[in-house]
Amino acid sequence: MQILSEISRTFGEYLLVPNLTTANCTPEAVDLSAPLTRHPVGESAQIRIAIPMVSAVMEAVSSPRLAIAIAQAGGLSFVHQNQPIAQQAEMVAAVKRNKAGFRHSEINIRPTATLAEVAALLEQAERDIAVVTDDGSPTGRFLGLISLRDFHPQRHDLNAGVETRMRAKADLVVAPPTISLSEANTLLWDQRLDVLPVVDNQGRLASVVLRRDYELHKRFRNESVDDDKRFRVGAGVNTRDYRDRIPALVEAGADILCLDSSDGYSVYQSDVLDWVRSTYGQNVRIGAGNVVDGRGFRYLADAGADFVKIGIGGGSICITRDAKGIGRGQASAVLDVVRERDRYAGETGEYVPLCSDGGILQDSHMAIALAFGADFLMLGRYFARFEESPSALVRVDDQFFKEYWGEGSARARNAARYGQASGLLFEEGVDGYVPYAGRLDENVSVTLAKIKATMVSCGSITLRQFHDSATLVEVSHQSFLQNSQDIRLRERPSGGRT
Ligand code: RVP
Repeated sequence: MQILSEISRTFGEYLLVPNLTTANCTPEAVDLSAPLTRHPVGESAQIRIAIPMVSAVMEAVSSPRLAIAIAQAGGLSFVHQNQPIAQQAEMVAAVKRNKAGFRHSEINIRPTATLAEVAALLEQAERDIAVVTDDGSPTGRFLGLISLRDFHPQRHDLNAGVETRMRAKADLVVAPPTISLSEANTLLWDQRLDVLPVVDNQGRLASVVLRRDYELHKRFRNESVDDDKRFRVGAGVNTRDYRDRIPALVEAGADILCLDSSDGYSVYQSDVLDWVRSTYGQNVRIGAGNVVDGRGFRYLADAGADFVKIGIGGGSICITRDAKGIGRGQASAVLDVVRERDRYAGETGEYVPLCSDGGILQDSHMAIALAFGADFLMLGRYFARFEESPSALVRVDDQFFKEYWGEGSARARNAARYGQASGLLFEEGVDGYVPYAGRLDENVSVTLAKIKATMVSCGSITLRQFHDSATLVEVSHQSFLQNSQDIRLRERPSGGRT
């Protein structure tokens, strides 16, 4: 038995101390891009993301819709593996059907459906426009568009057919599949369109170009896309059915895989990595984890992992530390693994990116995790709060929440992730709610602005500089108390004057 001399610490126990900010150190100059895959030191990784954020391998978080929204913002999603192989592969394929700028149409309806049906469809999908095709499919014969502005419950009979109120193809601007994205965007703006349907020469819908996507592109600039401009997406895998699951995910177009386990320091992960390398060489990229110390990192790096994920017990919905007594404060875990990653790079010339997974309770924790040396962050609670996450929106009194549950909860029953052989005998996660926060792009923009502002204060314009030069300080218990007192002072009693 040994007891580590270092106390187990979380991100909230540290603050960054500013360094000199020079004239070229501005938020516009900050580059938040990060490598996802191992690569020789000094070279570029095969897969990079423009923002250091990926979504958790969780049913409540990573759906195709969220995956597209994150890829548009420059990050990446990992579709969860606690579902039948065909279903997970279809989710991956659903993301890959979308090219940056050209979307596979998601909201489609038949012309014979009623106005009540299209109203319900739009409400459920939280959209305001649907595409009308002869069979209601995304590749059916294109007939027109119908939006909430085309009918009103008090003026129109909701039992009437969609065809009575849709704007028909003959009155719309449509484009051929040969159109380039810049030509399509010019049409959107010249013709004041919200949607440009792309239709092939048999009259079938190929894709849609949305004005909103153009605006997002201008805001984030660096979507995560593959060489064919299809959005990138990752997928979780486990150590049990990988021989069947991985080929299906590769076939569906997954850009990168991630072994999904609460404790990845195991021979089972090494076996999967061996199998992937002997089957696919370097053509399939796969991360492994989770680990909380340098030994776990080195084991998985030696076994060929493309990135290593850090974190046990720190997730907002996680009760592993209570249930099993294992884990480590996320800050201490990252610190230990980063030291080993840097040693490993010095010895082997190979840089293995690190993902800090879970336990980010505030945006400031992201900056601190990156300063500690994590290359990118995996976030569950953060993304679960957004409109695009797959879980239900619920209203309690005047407040809206999204459901959010752990993969180790009785609801998810993800036994493969928790290495429990005969089903989930005990829970390692909880089932709860998180406050609804609105659209992903709006929230991510604000978070990125905060991280950039922090980096500017610390005199850094790249994540590498930030890690190399960051100065951190531990906060005392007294500081915590003072901080919460400050918050009380800032709150104005209701009805008070400014
Ligand atoms: P958070 O972002 O703090 O919500 O944490 C998300 C992470 O928590 C996931 O990426 C995963 O590592 C972990 N997790 C997921 N389910 C559970 C559980 O049920 N214990 N933990």
